[in-house]
Amino acid sequence: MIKAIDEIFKTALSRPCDKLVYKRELPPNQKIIPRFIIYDVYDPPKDPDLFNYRLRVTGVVENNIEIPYVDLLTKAPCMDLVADFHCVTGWSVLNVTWRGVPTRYVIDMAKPKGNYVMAVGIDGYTTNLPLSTLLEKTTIIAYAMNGKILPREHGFPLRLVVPSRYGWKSAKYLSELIVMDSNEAGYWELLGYHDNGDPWLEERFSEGNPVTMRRRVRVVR
Ligand SMILES: Nc1nc2c(c(=O)[nH]1)N[C@H]1C(S)=C(S)[C@@H](COP(=O)(O)O)O[C@H]1N2
Ligand SMILES: [Mo]
Repeated sequence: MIKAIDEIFKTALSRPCDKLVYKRELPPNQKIIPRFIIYDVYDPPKDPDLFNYRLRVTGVVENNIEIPYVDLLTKAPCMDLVADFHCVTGWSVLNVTWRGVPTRYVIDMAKPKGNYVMAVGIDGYTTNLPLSTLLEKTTIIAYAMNGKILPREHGFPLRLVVPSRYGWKSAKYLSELIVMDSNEAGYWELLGYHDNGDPWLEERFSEGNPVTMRRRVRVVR
């Protein structure tokens, strides 16, 4: 019999995890704010069926991988990561604690044959990253934030967390990592955001006019 989801959450939050701190100076031209601003360019997804929710690694891989959400929370290696979060629009939130699975763990299982990855959310959001960025040990697939199961507005059930890049690379509602043999642009990258997005190099926008429109801000509570 499958355990009730509350039991699974309890196990996921209480089991011991490796700890990593990603601490760097504040990137240039960022302002510290106390709480995240919620962004959703698409409507946030309806509550998924957690017992059927899977993370997939597909594309140019030796093995197509599908890992059940429940297994990620209870069986996969886990990591507590403390990192600052930097949005390209200029705000930063310091010392966020995430709990999740090192991305490297799921990527290695798939045996990638290409050097680029598209991260895809169930809402339709996409963002592209070099494979090497997903293999960084501080890049994780988070299922908890600040000691609690990931809140809906922050990407429940799974979200990518990439502390070495601006926040738009941290795709919420993550469902799939597609390995590609050539680089393709995701949602914001197509609209002119920088391909790489390193906050310490201020890689905000690519050549030409910065595209800052089409932001939708959602206010919670
Ligand atoms: N699915 C999805 N993920 C997303 C976005 C989005 O619109 N949809 N926005 C990105 C941007 S620009 C930022 S700054 C962060 C914001 O995270 P938050 O909504 O948890 O505050 O999510 C990133 N991931
Ligand atoms: Mo952002």
